Amino acid sequence: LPRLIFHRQWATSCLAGQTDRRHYSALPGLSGLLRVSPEVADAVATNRPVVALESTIYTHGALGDDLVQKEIATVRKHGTVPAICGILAGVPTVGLSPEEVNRMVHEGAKKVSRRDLAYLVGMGLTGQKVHGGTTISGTMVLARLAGIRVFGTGGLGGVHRGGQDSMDISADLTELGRTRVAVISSGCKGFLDIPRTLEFLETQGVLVSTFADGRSGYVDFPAFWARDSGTKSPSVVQTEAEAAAMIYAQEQLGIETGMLFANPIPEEFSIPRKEMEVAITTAVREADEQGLTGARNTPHILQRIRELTDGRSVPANKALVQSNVERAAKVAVELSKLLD
Ligand code: PSU
Ligand code: MN
Repeated sequence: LPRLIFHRQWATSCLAGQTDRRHYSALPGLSGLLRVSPEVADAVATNRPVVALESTIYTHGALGDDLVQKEIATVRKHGTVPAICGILAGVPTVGLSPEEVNRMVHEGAKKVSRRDLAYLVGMGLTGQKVHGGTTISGTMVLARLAGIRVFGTGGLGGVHRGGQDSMDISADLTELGRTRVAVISSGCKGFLDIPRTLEFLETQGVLVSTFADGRSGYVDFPAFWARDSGTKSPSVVQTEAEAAAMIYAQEQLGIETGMLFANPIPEEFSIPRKEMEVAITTAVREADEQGLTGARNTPHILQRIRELTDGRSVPANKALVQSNVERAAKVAVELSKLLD
């Protein structure tokens, strides 16, 4: 909390023109490094709703140039400010414009999780200006620094199948364990080991709650393209106001841990789990055989699944992102009411 108040002070002083670098945060230790757009800084300073968005989805998702505009329009429709996070030419930025995102996509960008942030930003300081599309973990770090509490995206990374041997566990999970940002996603990507992913999140102390929208009793934790995963969600939430109250409570309790709200893909776009499973099994086996490990694994598997489903996974992927961003916007609006 003290940090947040401090953050609001700098944001306010930025706005009052007390610094000549309006585009840059004046937070000690970050001075001149973290670039926050004036619109985002203003909204954070005045407790208006803001939704963080990741950039890996654009730089590595191949979901089309129009996705960024659509996400922004959805966020704005709810009176909420979009804050796309990423590294533009070595500069860590919160509040990238669509033009800046397109520049990153067309000039090429690295996939950036927590571990890669200082590498790219340090390179930037030495004049080597590389772009970075931030994953969920990388985006959470930047969003937290800028004082943003809600983040809408596609699907979380997790424990990969066979992860108990390969140790391939997404940095998204440890990030949720340590960084207080609420993530709204369609559960985790369906090619992962979902039971182990949920075990890992429990160990990390991360609330996992699935939007049930009136359903009661047994609710599955969703698996990206599919609404079901065969694994029960640890808890359910019925409304955006409930989710906002939990985010508020976490902050008031001073628990510096992230939260995961799972939003099942809209029914009409979902692809049944059994249908996806064939493509998933093949894609995961091929990646194994080709020795595709580390950060290259997830983008490759997503691309192969797209080919193996004759592109059917793409509209599903786009629809779920839109649905999550919309949900995140509504949560941010509810949270903003509590913060006033
Ligand atoms: N969407 C894509 N490709 C990706 C991702 C999303 O089309 O690579 C990302 C998300 O940004 C998520 C990350 O945070 O994959 C997890 O990657 P990994 O499994 O390497 O931790
Ligand atoms: Mn990995």
